[in-house]
Amino acid sequence: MNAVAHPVFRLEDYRQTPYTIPRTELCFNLHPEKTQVQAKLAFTPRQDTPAATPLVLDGDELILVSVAIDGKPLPQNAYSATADRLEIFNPPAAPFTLETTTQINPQANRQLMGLYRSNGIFCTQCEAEGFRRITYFYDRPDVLSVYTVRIEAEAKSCPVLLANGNPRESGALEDGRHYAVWHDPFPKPSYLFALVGGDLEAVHDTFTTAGGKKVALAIYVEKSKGNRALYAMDALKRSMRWDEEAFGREYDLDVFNIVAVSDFNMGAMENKGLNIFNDKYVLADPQTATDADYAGIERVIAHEYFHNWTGDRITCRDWFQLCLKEGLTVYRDQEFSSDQRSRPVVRIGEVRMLAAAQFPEDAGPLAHPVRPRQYAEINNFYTTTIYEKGAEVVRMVHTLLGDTLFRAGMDLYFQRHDGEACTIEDFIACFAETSGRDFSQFMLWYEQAGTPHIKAEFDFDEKGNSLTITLEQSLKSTPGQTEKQPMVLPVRFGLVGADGRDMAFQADNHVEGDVMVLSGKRQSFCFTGLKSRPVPSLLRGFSAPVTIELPLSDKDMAFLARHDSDPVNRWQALNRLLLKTCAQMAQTASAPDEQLVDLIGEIAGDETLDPAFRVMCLSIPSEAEIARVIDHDVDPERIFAAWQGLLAAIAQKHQVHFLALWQNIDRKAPYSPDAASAGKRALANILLDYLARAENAPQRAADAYGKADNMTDRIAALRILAHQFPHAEQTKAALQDFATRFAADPLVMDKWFAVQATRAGADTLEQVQALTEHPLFSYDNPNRVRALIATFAAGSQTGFNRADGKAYDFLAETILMIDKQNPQLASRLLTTMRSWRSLEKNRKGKIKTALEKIAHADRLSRDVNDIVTRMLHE
Ligand code: B3K
Ligand code: ZN
Repeated sequence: MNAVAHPVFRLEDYRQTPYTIPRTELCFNLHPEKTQVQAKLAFTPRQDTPAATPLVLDGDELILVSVAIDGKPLPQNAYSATADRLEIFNPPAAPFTLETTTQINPQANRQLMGLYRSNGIFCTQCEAEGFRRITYFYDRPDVLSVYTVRIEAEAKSCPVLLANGNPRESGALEDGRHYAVWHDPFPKPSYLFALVGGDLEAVHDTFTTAGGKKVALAIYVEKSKGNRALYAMDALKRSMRWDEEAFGREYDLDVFNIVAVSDFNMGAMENKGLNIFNDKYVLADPQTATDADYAGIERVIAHEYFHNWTGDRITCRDWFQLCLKEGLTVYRDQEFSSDQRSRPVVRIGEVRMLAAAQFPEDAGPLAHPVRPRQYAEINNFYTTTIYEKGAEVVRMVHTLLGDTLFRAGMDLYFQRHDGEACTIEDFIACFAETSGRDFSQFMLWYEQAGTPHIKAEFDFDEKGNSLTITLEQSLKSTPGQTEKQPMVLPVRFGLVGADGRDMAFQADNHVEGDVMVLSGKRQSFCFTGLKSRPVPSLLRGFSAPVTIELPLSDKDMAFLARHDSDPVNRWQALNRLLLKTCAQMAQTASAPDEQLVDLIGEIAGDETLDPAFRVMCLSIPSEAEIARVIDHDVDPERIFAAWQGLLAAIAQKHQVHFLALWQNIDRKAPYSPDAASAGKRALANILLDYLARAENAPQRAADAYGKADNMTDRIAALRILAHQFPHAEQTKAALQDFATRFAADPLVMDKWFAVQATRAGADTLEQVQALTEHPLFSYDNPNRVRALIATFAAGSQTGFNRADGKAYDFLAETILMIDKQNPQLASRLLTTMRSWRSLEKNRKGKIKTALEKIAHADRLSRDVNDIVTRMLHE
């Protein structure tokens, strides 16, 4: 194992800082290689801070140019400064001002943390610990300060100068330079600091808040891309209105700015009043963005905007509380998307995402609680557990309390904690207080890692017309947690009668309306007054992030897939049957269940159903989902054969029917990204995929590619060609055409890389390796790396898991290379291997060798070292 020992941070070690920083004044003299940062920080000792307590500030790769206290330069023996730490040995006992000047090199900053340049634009990313790469500071979320920021830069290359808060003044300087001053009246932690300088184009708009305040909105993008930011602007205004209506939250500054940059480690960042975005989540027009891109933009714009209250006005006390802002804000963006689109379809998407990403995380070596108790590198905890499972926990609070009490709890949280750095306990206390409910056992959701499993038993008493549902919960051990306690599991349900309607019933007192609240290890719920034997539909709306085992026959399950009044459970019932048949096919090479194949055709043709819902039903579980159900000794080749076999069976059985459905979809209206139009396109495209399988010929997809007048249809046709007919002439021609049309647009070319990287087959590796040499590919840009390398590792199960292990070696080498400049990106790539232990013996051995190679490499970043150590831990 790598010899470098990294410190571990623990929740119980939390202590306040001895000093506070009520005011922060910064002056940036922007220069690509030599930016100087003057910081003037007002420090106040806390009441209980003993005199002469040393002041110890964080830094990272900083060069200290000067340091003074209360205007007097400090003698060398009064302090010590290294690149990552500044200590003032004996600071004044009364409030004092520390002035430092540091020098940094934005051009050389390829970690994309702190101040860096992206395509000539100066921008910042400070969460979680990037501010310390700008100046010495208490770089932790519980130190809130009011910032005033002056930026000076060359006027020609940086006409736009932005920072948090409201603009205060600006003007010309000598030597072709100019300046701008920004002031943010809301105290904030350093991770929310932001600055931008560059030659950008803006789209402007205004928003008048419910309280009548007029806010100037702007989205800044690279030159000539303004017309591609209009949808993002529309999504922003809808988000602002929605937060007023759904949560009573109004915007608070005079301006709200968004800047899109092309080099960004994640989706976007919620800096106060100045959100910085990966341009992937801003830029869209029908020719370059798919319906999924539009939905992603809407979601991320909303998410970052909603952080203004859940994250910025109320922030986290320490990074262990990350889910306080992330889980809650994901819950809020999910509710927004549900209100803007089809609620059940959005929910099914969330359930799929949890099953495909969060459940595997919970089941593997990287499992951690929604609130971890320790970390070696905080950037490794921006996970689907913190975000999506964190959102599920908030959703369960809503399920237990209902709309009114939930809203009352949120109102209390905003009122009581505005301007503070909080903990999960602060948040949950608000709901406990407004509802009078005891949340002590519920807190286990934040403490215990792993996905709870429920085993259900049904016992129907014909004579008494009563039903007893017994639920038993269990939770497997996870790294560092062997003992688990029973949790509070809200199980929303209905009892479906033979006519497909929910039956009326009387229930005992652990049933709250349509929710059984399971809190013991094993508990029975008794229902009386039933007219006949119902089919229980459990976990409606996916009311808890758990797996559930139901004593239902395939016939009952198919009944629910046809008749459940809850669309999420209709889909869920179908999905269970599909997973079961796929797993059986993979394990025994059996044929698919005929009745299930018929059922798929029935739902596909049910015009009373939302097209987007039918698409969810037609998209059979992914290979990764099937692998998760099989759980051990996973052979990706066999799973692929089963997956493909089921698709082929559906396609052949329904060829004529699907052709008629496909031809009947009315596609004459001009492109519009709304959910209803997107649903129709998605239905047409999935039917086209099945038709191509049935015909076993590329021509229909090639024609669709030629006729496509929007990116959704174009990329769908290209995917069919590249995945089903990789060697066909039509495929080569379409790939070539795409590359010619979009060569100047890196974001669009990412789709071209991804389509080729996600096809099945061992030789996909050679194709990916060849594509790394493509002039438009670059290891420096995170979007390119994700499009080609990460999608290959996650999306081509047979390619990545080829039996000779060569793809594992390729990924290991790539990770080590990227780690030298961008550790966050490298460690993200590494997590694609997290389910390695479930593979069959040969592959498991090979992937382990690749992981060990990473573990033994020299000079690993803390990020990669942390992940690889946890992945290999026995
Ligand atoms: N809060 C940021 C994520 C920062 C990630 C730092 N490694 C984006 C978001 O969740 O809104
Ligand atoms: Zn967030």
